[in-house]
Amino acid sequence: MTDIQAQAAPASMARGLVRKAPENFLDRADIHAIQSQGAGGRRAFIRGAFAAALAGGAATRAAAQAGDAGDGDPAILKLPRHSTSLGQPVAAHPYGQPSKYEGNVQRRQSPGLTQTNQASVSFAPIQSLFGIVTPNGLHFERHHQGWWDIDPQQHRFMINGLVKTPKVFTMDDLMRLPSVSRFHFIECGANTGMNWGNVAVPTVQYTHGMLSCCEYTGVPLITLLEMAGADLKNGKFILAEGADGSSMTRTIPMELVRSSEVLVAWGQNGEMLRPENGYPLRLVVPGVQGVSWVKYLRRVELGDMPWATKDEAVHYIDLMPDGQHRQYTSIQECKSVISTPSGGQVLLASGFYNITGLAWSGRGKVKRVDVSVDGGRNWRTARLENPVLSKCLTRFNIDWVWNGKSAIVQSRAMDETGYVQPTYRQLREVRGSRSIYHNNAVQSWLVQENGEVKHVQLA
Ligand SMILES: Nc1nc2c(c(=O)[nH]1)N[C@H]1C(S)=C(S)[C@@H](COP(=O)(O)O)O[C@H]1N2
Ligand SMILES: [Mo]
Repeated sequence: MTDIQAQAAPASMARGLVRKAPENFLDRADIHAIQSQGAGGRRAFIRGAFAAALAGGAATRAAAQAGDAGDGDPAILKLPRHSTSLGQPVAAHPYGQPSKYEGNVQRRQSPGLTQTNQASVSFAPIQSLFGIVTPNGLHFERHHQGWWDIDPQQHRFMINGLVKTPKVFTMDDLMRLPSVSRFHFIECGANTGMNWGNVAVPTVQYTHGMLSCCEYTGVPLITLLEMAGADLKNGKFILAEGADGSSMTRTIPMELVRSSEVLVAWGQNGEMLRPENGYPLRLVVPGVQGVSWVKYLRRVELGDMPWATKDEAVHYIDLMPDGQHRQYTSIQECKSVISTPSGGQVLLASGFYNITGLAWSGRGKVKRVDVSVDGGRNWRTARLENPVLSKCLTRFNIDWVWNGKSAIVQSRAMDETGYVQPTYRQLREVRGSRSIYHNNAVQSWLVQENGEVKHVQLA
């Protein structure tokens, strides 16, 4: 047990502080909406309850925090209906839905981004998620020309180019082949892009929510290439093509494909892909930016050089300080973010908090995450929760006793190659200030004395 833990022990079990109240996860707009419901707003109520407990002195405080029934808590003494009468029969919807009390946990579109109806983004609510897996209904979405629900009976997947026999597969053909299931993160290259301009994006959902992590099921692309008699000597790159109107095409080097890591996948977290994530077939390219994970995958061509298509010559390139563009920045470098406490959340009282967040690297496993609560002067090493998998989100946790003073919380990840996540200063020294994509800088959250957490960027 660390000193911090020992010191925090009695309060650390406090209900309602560790498992934070749902309003802790609201973004600012939602908080104002609740406050404007009047003095009876839930947050005012909870603050009031804590204030009363604090005024009552240490014993009452401990009792209130521990949920002691000594004061006659009606939530314990009065039997609720669910304890005294029959529950509901099997759910009316044969496909399960979250509790109605979790209605605030939603994908959201950023008010700061121009949206057209079809070229759009929705961000995953990573402030509300536990562990490493993103539930399918909350997976972020990025569509260049809208999504489709494609009939799997009609869907075809073709392999051509430097192969002996071009081949066309139906979904049935693919799904009878030996499959594998693997956990990986997917991150859009534009994730955290708004931060380049030093814009105070309010919540972690908008700063880092173009990020998800799933168990994918499919067949290694190399298996299908071999079935088509691929020329593996001259075939150096593949081109992957989607069936939607965006003509999404990306060049992927054969080294990644040869390692059997690249999958032609139909499964996402134990069920078929969701339509918005490429149903019935998508490419899974572990460690590589999301745009290469072509959805509605209809064709893979084997070639001897990169294609330089619009999505790799115009988009997803980085304008460097010398005026040249950096192209084919495929690998998502090591990165991390604290999801609690994070922008828009409110710490309801001082005392124990579990600082938690996510770390990932496109180059392998996360090796270590350090956390600072004083803007980067001092660092402590966080606990990495199992499993720690390659090219997958890793959950980290660390104990913190908040003394009620303002604090700047940050996380800094290191991967198994020894690469350390850079600060903004370090990143800008190399990349300048004209990038949009591939921002993996250390994220800072300011916890203010009133408990409100804000996005700040340290120079
Ligand atoms: N066919 C097709 N594939 C696509 C896209 C698209 O618009 N069409 N968007 C790409 C981009 S930019 C990203 S970040 C990921 C997003 O995957 P998701 O929507 O499942 O989160 O899919 C990629 N694959
Ligand atoms: Mo993307």
